[in-house]
Amino acid sequence: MKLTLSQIQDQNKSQSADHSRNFDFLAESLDKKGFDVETLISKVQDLQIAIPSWALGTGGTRFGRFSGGGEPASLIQKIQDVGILHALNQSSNAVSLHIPWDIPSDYQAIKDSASEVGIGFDAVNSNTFQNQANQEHSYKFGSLANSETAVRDLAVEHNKQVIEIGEKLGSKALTIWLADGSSFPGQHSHRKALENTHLSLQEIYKIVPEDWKLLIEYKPYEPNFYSTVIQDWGTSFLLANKLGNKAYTLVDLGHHLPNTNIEQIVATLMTEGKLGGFHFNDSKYGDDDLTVGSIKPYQLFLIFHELVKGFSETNNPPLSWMIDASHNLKDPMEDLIQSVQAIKLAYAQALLIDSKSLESAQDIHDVAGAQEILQDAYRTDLRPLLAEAMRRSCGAIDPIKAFRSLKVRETLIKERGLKSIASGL
Ligand code: RM4
Ligand code: MN
Ligand code: MN
Repeated sequence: MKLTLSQIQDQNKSQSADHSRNFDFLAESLDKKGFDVETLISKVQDLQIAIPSWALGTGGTRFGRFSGGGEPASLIQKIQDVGILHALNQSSNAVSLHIPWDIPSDYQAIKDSASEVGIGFDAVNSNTFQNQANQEHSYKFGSLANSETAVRDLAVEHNKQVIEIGEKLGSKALTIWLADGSSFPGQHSHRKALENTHLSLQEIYKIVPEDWKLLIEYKPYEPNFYSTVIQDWGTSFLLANKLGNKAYTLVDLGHHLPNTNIEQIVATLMTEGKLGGFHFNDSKYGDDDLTVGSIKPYQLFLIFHELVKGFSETNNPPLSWMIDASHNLKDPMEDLIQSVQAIKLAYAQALLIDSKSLESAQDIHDVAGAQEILQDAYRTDLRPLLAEAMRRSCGAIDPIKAFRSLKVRETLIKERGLKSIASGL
């Protein structure tokens, strides 16, 4: 299935009168406050968030998986789904592949189907948290951190293959999430595990192309429950610093213990020029992989405040933006649309912060004044601005509504059947 511009414009027609009224009202009040509405719109239009290839099917928990039907059964179908999302919101122009879940068999066909729907290839992700069929050595007790050289070599080799796949597709980054750790005290040596990880990463780093980034995720626990080798931003940052200037830390919002101040982590990493990318999702307890903005939208706004400031005040390079969520209950495509909307809304709200007044309030320790400035931006309803940005980019005024009335899922079920299953977790 492919959505055409005229289908989307037809959808927009029925909403255009209401939308114009809402947008004009907002634009006038923003204008009165001194904002350049056109600049805001074009910034919001420019933000593109990559879709992970594993998020297009129904997710699950270790207790079960309730498939919704019409899932993409091949990489080409996954790319078609990203194409549909992009047609609707004009904000998801790339797909991030997970290897080995999505190893391309015919590179030209994959590239052709991507370019047909205006999609590029974002970071490639390696996977040494599962054994592959007929694998010579097991990752049960770790991969890059394993005490056995043969296992480490295998994991390094896998990462090298992932880079080669990415090069063929035009990706510019390798993301490593290392599940290695221990589930019981005494199981392994923390120091040796870290040293082995560093050595393995050095081997991978050697073949990372000069114009690529190596993005290192961190996560406090799961699947190991006592210790994780790269457990926090500090460990990721340490490794990235040791490796060199192609290596960066990647912040996955779900990879923090509850109440961690993620915006402060973002600020610190940007100060050091070492923030490389984002995996967006939301969480209440752990790596819950819920829809972005569904639990803590204010935190998301504060993170974007740091990002906006960081981009104008530091030399941090441009980021790799990606959603990393899992959809157990909702239609994955609707969930992804909601996530992208939430990200763009938080970004737009952060652009509204009067940074000069905020700085003055900070200088004179006007704590209440500073809060007023932040919350004035946060509490402005910018949804009409977001809708206008999408409309002008030839997307839908309301992508979820359009998804539903264009009967996207129903059509996909007709095309692919109720039982088609996507690869992934
Ligand atoms: C991990 C991590 C990785 C993702 C896997 C599926 O928790 O977030 O980024 O590739 O899940
Ligand atoms: Mn992640
Ligand atoms: Mn995760």
